Amino acid sequence: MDTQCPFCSVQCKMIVEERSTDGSPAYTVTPKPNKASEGRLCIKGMNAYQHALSGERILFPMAKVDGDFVRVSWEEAHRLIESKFAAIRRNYGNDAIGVYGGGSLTNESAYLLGKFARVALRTRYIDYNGRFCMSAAASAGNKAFGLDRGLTNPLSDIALARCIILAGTNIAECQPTLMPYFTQAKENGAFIIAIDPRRTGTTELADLHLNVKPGMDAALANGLLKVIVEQGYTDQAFIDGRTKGFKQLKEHLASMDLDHIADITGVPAGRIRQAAEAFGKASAGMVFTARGVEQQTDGYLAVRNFLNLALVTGKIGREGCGYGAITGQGNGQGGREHGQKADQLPGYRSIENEADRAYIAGVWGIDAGNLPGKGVSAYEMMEKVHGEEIRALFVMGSNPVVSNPNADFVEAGLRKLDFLVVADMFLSETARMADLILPTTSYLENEGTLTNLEGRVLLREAGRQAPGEAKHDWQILSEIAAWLGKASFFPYTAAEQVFEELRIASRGGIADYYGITYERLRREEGVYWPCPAPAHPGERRMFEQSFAHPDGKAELIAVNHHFPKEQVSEYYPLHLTTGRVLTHYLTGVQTRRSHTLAARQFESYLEIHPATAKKHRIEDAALIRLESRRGSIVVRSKLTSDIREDTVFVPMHWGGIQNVNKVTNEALDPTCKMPGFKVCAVQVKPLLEYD
Ligand SMILES: Nc1nc2c(c(=O)[nH]1)N[C@H]1C(S)=C(S)[C@@H](COP(=O)(O)OP(=O)(O)OC[C@H]3O[C@@H](n4cnc5c(=O)[nH]c(N)nc54)[C@H](O)[C@@H]3O)O[C@H]1N2
Ligand SMILES: Nc1nc2c(c(=O)[nH]1)N[C@H]1C(S)=C(S)[C@@H](COP(=O)(O)OP(=O)(O)OC[C@H]3O[C@@H](n4cnc5c(=O)[nH]c(N)nc54)[C@H](O)[C@@H]3O)O[C@H]1N2
Ligand code: SF4
Ligand SMILES: [Mo]
Repeated sequence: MDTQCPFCSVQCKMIVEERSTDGSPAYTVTPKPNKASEGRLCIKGMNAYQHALSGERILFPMAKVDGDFVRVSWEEAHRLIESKFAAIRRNYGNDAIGVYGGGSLTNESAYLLGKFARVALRTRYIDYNGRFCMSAAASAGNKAFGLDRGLTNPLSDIALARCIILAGTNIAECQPTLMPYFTQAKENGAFIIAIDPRRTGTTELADLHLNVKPGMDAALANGLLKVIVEQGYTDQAFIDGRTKGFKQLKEHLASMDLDHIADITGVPAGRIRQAAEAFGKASAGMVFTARGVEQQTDGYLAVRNFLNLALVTGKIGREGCGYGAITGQGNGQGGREHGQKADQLPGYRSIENEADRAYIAGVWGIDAGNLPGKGVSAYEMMEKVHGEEIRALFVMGSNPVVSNPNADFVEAGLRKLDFLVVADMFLSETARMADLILPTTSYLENEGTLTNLEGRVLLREAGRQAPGEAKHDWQILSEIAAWLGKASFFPYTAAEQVFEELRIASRGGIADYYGITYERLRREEGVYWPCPAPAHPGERRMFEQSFAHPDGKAELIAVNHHFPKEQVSEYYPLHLTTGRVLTHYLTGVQTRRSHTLAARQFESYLEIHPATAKKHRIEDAALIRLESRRGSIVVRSKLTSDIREDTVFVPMHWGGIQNVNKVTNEALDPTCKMPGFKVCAVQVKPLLEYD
């Protein structure tokens, strides 16, 4: 089977071979050379076949009857959906049904989910898990550059950079097959700066590690900018010719005090100066951000400030220069372009723009007046579920009860729903709560396109038959739409047909896929967007001549730092930050079902500094109760001096009593509605107090 990893945004290609030796099947996984991973695979990709082939796959539709799941036929499932949706729409209106998608879905399914919500259900309420992932970087890119594509430059530019800033990104564990690009840069003499409250495999690579206080990146970037501007490390010709807003930024920076910045960020002024000098003086340089900077209630502004750094130094749009928001999920990039977002239509069009609405209505063959308006963000949808404004929820490709902040509140809301439908491969924590589960196909079975972190569209071939009665997501959506009387709008019999429509729907939009075809993807091993015509090569490096705003200029902005919404107190004296480990993926539904991966890390843990642990009478490997104003969990302690003394860390890959989102804060960034997953105030206590 010629395939592609179902996990992170690198989208490494591989070959999975099934052999039957002595009657029982054996599997060999071989990395396949391709442009992004260059023939590498990490441990998750190597072992992904284990979950796909697991005996825990859901094979039939299942409906909940008296608290238990019973097998039903697809026809019974469709009848149930039809009657429940009809009753809810009759009693409460179209907007009482919500749709919740995910960044693991192929472009075809993500596109169709958006069309399903707007055309088949005619609801305004659709959003997806990428809200928790890419929204801060996406809104910052859109505002600063006029366009959001994860990396503005191809990965091959990394080796040419002379200085690299890695802010809140743990590439070593989260995109491991990208590490050689950075080690290569380092071998070529690049100076690497990592910004992270913890020491990680990624900060180990760095020449300078700034272990910032959680949530203080915007302030730290102000410090870097101040030194760069005052020392004259700026590129004045670039600023004058290609940006606007420098005057206000310069005045703003002049009013700041570096010692104060050092004080509030926890990074000594000398180290801020050293970093600014290294980046400012470098002839070429790159800035990368990921969720450490972005999953904050000021995530949008924090990213804008890192974009300021690239812009004032003229380090974008040329070789060895650029910005990268390291995309998370396999299709985190494509998944945010084609309409599963509350305010978005395919091709990165806006649902609030009349011309965009008219264009898409034309492609879909509906009246633009029947296209619903803008909905709300993912967590705000959960608030509407809790408030019983949304009465039915259709989830495809997410496990929201584990991945939303303030998870106890979210769970209580989901329990109030009249009807919860979940399309998944497994009985996830959310699927367990469903009234109806629809079995879907895995990466080995489902053909489709995914867009990797570089903005390169890749075709994932499918080599295996769907197990049991599982169906592809695009098929599930088309069949339900037909039951709802909309068959003529969903006539697809192959993923490629959906892609052919997506090409037209995206044509002329920001994320233009019109020039891309399956045939071309097979031949060229992927094509970058924008690609407006079949003869267009696709754009590898963006912004070489101009930015995507109508005047061609990038926008600088003066950023005031904000302190995290929740401050530590006597009762909650520590910052909690959350994130990932190498062997597990997101809420762990898939990786916990792979025996090789599960064995490496079979439970969650709390990373805590030995000095802090001592203060709280916590020993190593002891069970700890971690508590915030919202909820509490139980995890095992892991004493390590890799973390700041004022901060603890818990990974996000477990549900139930180890679900760290029972503890996290639901406060949202006002611009992009990203929750502040990366900082809240907590207390820690040994589970068994012996005093
Ligand atoms: N192994 C693995 N790989 C994955 C995933 C996975 O679940 N597991 N998920 C994929 C997805 S969807 C995503 S979004 C990406 C995420 O990729 P990353 O964003 O790289 O991963 P995280 O571990 O969430 O956060 C990165 C780092 O931010 C640091 N951090 C925490 N708070 C702050 C802060 O206030 N400031 C700064 N500067 N840093 C801070 C954390 O200590 C952590 O080391 O990974 C993708 N790849
Ligand atoms: N505390 C904390 N919380 C976080 C984060 C954090 O850093 N800290 N990170 C956030 C981020 S960046 C993200 S991306 C979210 C992700 O969180 P979720 O959206 O919950 O993502 P997954 O755990 O991947 O859940 C995906 C579900 O869909 C199923 N699935 C996989 N592929 C497919 C498919 O092709 N079709 C269908 N129908 N189902 C499929 C899987 O089996 C799984 O049950 O979590 C967010 N939550
Ligand atoms: S998890 Fe990411 S780096 Fe690892 S094999 Fe999969 S796509 Fe590649
Ligand atoms: Mo993500």
